[in-house]
Amino acid sequence: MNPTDQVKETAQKIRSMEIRGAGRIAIAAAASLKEFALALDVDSVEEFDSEIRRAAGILLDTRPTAVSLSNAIRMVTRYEPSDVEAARQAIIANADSFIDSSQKAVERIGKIGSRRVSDGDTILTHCNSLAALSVISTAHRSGKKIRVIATESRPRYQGITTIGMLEELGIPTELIVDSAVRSVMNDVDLVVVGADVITASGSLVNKIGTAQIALCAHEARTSFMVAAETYKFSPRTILGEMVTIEERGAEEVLPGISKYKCIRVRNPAFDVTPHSYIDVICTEVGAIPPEMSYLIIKERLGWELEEES
Ligand code: RI2
Repeated sequence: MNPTDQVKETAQKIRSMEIRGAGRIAIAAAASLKEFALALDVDSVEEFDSEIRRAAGILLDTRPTAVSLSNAIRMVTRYEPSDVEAARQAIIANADSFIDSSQKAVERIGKIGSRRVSDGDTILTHCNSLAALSVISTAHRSGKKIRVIATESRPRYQGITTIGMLEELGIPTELIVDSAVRSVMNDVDLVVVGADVITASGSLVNKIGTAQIALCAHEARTSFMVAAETYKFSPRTILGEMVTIEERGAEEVLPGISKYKCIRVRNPAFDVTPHSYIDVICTEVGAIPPEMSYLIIKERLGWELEEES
């Protein structure tokens, strides 16, 4: 396959959500850039560099909210362009290292987060997050008897993917419609969700509905944990940028919408949970209060580089 077609195919899978989940899209983008670099047949390093930037642009253009995508692309495309072969090898090494560290981060988050789970706990989770599921599955494997309540997560029903994974793990699970969260919250000991973006102030951008769940948990005095790799933190928010919330197509919410003349469907894919509703963020470098997000960005992500772009 032509190198650009391969990148476009991956981009299309990310856009259509055939590949989804903030971590999974970052890994797919890194793998796609590696394939692209391997296949690139150019004469000069300048040409190589501009082709890599073009491919990165195609991948970046797919889902506007998830910072995992831009952080992954930035990490993979960080190299000194001396000659074509050196640049190619640097991209391959960066991509391999990103993918490996991303997978290890999920395991480590599971270990750290599961220490906050007690035997007998009922855990509520939303959407489908591998980081959140790592906390749940690690607690289960360590012998703690836990029960999970999973939301459907309309309109894309990622909750069905979640219950499929929990079924495989043999964890007793109840599926609820999103609007049943308040009705069950008094039975919940801990809410565990993933993250698409964590801002410099420690606020969380995650699947639509997360903010309502956090509000409910706050009101019911139920602990609220976010499970997130450090590459889900957004350097640009330190520079004052707001996170763009992706609005997806109306058909996802209401198939056949075109027959309505006066009706418009709103379909924001994410919402913002204030840091004051978050008890802890479990990352691969530790369980931190949301107020420490600035330090994670500064120390782990080299945020000053963002000024240049
Ligand atoms: P992991 C998902 O986004 C959900 O919002 C989920 O909480 C988040 O990514 C993190 O998932 P979407 O792609 O990276 O379903 O933890 O819109 O797997």
